[in-house]
Amino acid sequence: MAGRIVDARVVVTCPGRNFVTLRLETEDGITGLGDATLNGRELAVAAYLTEHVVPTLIGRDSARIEDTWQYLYRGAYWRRGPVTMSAIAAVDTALWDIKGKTAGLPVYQLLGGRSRDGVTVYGHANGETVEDVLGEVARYVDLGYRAVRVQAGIPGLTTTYGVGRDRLFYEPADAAIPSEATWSTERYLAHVPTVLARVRQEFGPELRLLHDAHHRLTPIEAARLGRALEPFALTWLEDPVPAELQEGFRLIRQHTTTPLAVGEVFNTVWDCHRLITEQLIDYVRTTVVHAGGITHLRRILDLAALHQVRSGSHGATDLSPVCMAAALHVDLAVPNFGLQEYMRHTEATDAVFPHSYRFADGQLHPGDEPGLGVDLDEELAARYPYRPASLPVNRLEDGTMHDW
Ligand code: CS2
Ligand code: MG
Repeated sequence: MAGRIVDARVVVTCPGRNFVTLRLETEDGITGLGDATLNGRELAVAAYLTEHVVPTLIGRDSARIEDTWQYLYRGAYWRRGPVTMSAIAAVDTALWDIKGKTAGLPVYQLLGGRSRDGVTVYGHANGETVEDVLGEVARYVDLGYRAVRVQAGIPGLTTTYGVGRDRLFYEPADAAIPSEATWSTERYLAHVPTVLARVRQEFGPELRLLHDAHHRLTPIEAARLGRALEPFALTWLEDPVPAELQEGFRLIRQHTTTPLAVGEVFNTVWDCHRLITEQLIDYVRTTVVHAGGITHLRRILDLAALHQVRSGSHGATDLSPVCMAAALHVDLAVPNFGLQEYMRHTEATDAVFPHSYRFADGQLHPGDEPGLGVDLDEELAARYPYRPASLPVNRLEDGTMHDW
């Protein structure tokens, strides 16, 4: 029996980029970890946890995961939103870690056991030019990936989403005060189909290809892009439009069969219940860290399963290895798994968060250690102080604010 929570600590560290982690400890000395990282808003979640959540946890029965979730959600009054739900997610994830360790089982065994042999992942092939992209796709294929997201520079634009300075991992939060990027939908729509055409031509029909429009189109523009990409049989076109307007997806659906994936910025089932129940999307990208933890993500994926929608959880560099470990336990167990994003972390990050998940043959497996199979080296973490970093903003060529 794990017993009552006697200690709760929020650890902020920056091994190349900022991460926020909640560490819980029970009276029996069992510890649990939860990711609370929200890119560009890390200190908001750290403060929410420290000031408004941690004091309520001391003395609580660590076994009561559902009751704690309901206490933190219904008891917040000001419900939902990425800050609140990332804080709740961290507590929830840490409690599942503790429950697994107490039972001596990996968390996926507590979620019904494995439904598949491994978790198929996709990587990011980014390049300024089409030739750069082709080289990056080849590199991911050589690494064993079976699915690759393709992002390319746009002629006439100095920067664009998804094409960063690094390879293997991508960190867009590049300045304390948001840097400003310039965007042109017209240039983008004219170029992206030519990039995917070249990649499909070069790598054949087997390789699963994805593309992220990153919230930047209107529904009819997204419909136009989806139709233009149909010959290249994408696994998904991601975040075609800002998704507050869930009914806007009906228009996209009327014009294209390109599968749609949405949800990395969602934080409760209420953000996507219409998208799911009306089958307006094919993959839901909600995550353990930003959608209320394992407990709430399972609810979202159970609703999705009823409507033929599969999981496609976000897994960018700015979600910590604690979130990745938890995601893999959920991915392994749910019946409607689709694909897991896997942007690698730097060696410095992996040293701060030693973990048992391993990549092989295009898949990840969480390992079979009790709990989540991830740890936090607090001494090492302390050597990396928080560094202010914000996500960029986007303006059109005439200066109008747009979506980044
Ligand atoms: C992207 C992310 O991985 C993705 O699909 O949308 O890189 C996203 O831009 C970052 O996680 C934002 O912090
Ligand atoms: Mg995305």
